[in-house]
Amino acid sequence: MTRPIRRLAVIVAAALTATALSGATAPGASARADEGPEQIVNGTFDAGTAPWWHTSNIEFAVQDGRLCADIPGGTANPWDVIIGQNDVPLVQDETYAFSFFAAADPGRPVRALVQLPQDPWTQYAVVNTQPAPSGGTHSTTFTSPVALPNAQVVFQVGGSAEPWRLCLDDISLKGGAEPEEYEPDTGPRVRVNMVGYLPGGPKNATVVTELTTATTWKLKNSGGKVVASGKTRPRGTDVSSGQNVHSIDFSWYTRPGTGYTLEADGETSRPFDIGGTFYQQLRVDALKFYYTQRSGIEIREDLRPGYARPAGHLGVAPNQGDTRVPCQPGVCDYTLDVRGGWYDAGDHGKYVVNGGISVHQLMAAYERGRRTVFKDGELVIPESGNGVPDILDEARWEQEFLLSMQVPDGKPYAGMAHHKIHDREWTGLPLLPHLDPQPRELHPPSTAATLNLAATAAQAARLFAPYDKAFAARNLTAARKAWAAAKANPQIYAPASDSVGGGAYNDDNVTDEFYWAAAELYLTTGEKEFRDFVLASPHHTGDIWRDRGFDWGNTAQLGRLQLAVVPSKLPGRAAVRASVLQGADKYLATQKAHPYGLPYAPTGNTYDWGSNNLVLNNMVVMALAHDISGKRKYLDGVIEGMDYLFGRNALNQSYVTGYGEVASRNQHSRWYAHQLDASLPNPPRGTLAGGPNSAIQDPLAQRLLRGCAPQFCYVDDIESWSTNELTINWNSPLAWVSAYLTSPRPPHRG
Ligand code: 9MR
Repeated sequence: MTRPIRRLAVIVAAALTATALSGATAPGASARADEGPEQIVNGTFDAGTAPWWHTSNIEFAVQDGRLCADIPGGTANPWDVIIGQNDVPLVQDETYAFSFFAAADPGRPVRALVQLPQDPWTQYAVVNTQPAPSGGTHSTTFTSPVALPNAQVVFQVGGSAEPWRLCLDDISLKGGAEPEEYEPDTGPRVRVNMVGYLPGGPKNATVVTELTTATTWKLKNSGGKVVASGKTRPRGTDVSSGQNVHSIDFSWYTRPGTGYTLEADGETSRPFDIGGTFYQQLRVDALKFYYTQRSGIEIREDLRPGYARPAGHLGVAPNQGDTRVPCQPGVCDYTLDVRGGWYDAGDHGKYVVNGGISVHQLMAAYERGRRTVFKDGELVIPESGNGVPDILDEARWEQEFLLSMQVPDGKPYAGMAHHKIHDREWTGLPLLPHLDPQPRELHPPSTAATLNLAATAAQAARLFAPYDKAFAARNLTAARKAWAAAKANPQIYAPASDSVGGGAYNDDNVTDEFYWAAAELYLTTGEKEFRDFVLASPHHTGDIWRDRGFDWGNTAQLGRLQLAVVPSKLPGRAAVRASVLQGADKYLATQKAHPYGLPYAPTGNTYDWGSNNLVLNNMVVMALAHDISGKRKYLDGVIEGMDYLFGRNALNQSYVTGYGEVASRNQHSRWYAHQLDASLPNPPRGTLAGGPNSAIQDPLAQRLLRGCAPQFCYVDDIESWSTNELTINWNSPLAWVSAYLTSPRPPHRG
């Protein structure tokens, strides 16, 4: 199996003359350094705040394109409050130009340093200044006396008796060596679905070429015989990749086989199959992913060879939870037993909002396919053989956790759900769950989490009723309580700033969560209160089909889709069903216009964090439009969408571990950390990578991918947490769509 090769070209900048090197402020030196390569990552804050850090006595945020922070009064020394960036490379005897913009209100001293990152903190450049409220640019040049891969650039801003506000921008250190240049190995220029095409489905490919007129393509079987040929369709420059491309449509060729290749413009694609069974396997693998994400239970070697590990977060040292978890200081006076559930992603956090959409999509897959598609025993989990389809057992593992996050009766905000529980501080990689030593904390309740609980508990009440009446009843009670608590506290938002030790999952518009929860409660109970709420919600009739798709923070679509497909007596249900076709038509049009067949073309041509998940969620809309209408074009849209995830893309790689000759395998995770520790495994087969993310928030991506066209904003490296993580809410649409593709005719409901 070939693996993508990373090519790092380190080009050392042309040596400066002896004269230029002789003095830090030599006029020639300054001019030359100014023209040198930029060593600071994200000094303009166009990509958020990463990789900048701050001391724990402040917060910072980007405001009007600048990095701003409130600096507390009453500290003694400049270094008591710091904003900095690490891992800045210095080349010995090279001359650098260091500059930045700063505004201080009121004016207070700022000490900007380029220094050794440890004792004795040797300073190579010092700028002492007192910026004005209106701000100004400060600069110096210096020649580095050392070669250092990890100098620090820091702004020491402590020592003021009074509080003040600082804003920084355009922080720049120019000179030295050219930064690493990363060029991914994208293999042959003919891009295909490396896993396979369904015999009766659409079959499309994309060719990267300089040709501007149609050229011949040939399809060869494994024996090298040409079995079909035709002409490519020139598509011009694709904005998502910056490439000139042609597309190939060989849908009419239907003979099953392995080892086909496509040739065009002198290039031969990677081999692929025409066959019909791999979605059965993907459905199972994408769902098996959840057992190995489980918290609070040992992962058994006999069930997952190569993935065994002790139970995480059961209070066994060095773990400190999750059996009696207190709140963050001042948030509550009780502890909760919140063991269990799934770890969210590559971290050890557990978040109600994201757990909500994930467990919902698993239950929705079951709700569509029922026992015709989903069997007991198929996922090889501890509950296999209990007479309940494994997908429901897996969903219950998470749902029990969500229920446990509800604020107990008699306490302030009773009935709401805590937004999340995670480590007090961020931990490093690798770190197996049972070895995490951090204290765990409950974060304040939020309306969004409460409504996620209401929605999933209402859905669980419906689906578990035939299997476990008591569990179904417990869910319905919790859902009603959560609904009432959310109505009483409709605007308690999780803040963006709460991102130390875990993700924020911030959301300051929960009208969509209200709509989704009301929809689930209505579908379960048929009650007037929920029906009236749904009918009055702006999300019931508004255009909710965002080009960016739906996700954990945009859940109106979940409510609309459920109301469209789960049988009910909802007045005007036909219009709700018709609206799903409108959404699907929009995504189909996007796909048709896209030379890589992607049903995702966000306005602004910027890909979101977890773009692969958004691609899949747009495909869910098309799939349900097919269920509703029976129109083949929607099914074809879903099938073609999978081509992108399986290799018909600018990077010529599959984003699902174990699927395709070249596939993501180093997703960011503290325990599937094979890339950092060879004794640990890679993620299991069927794990989706988040995928291209234009904002490249992590330092590795920022160093390698600066200026990337959207499809190139991805690297299969464990350190790239903003492009290459794995999560429970990204595998859930993968499981949903692959289950759909094994059973594109809805077995139940009309
Ligand atoms: O998936 C989340 C994405 O939509 C957000 O933009 C991003 C920043 O808030 O956070 C992502 O979620 C991460 C979470 O905060 C912590 N666990 C890992 C998640 C996936 O990267």
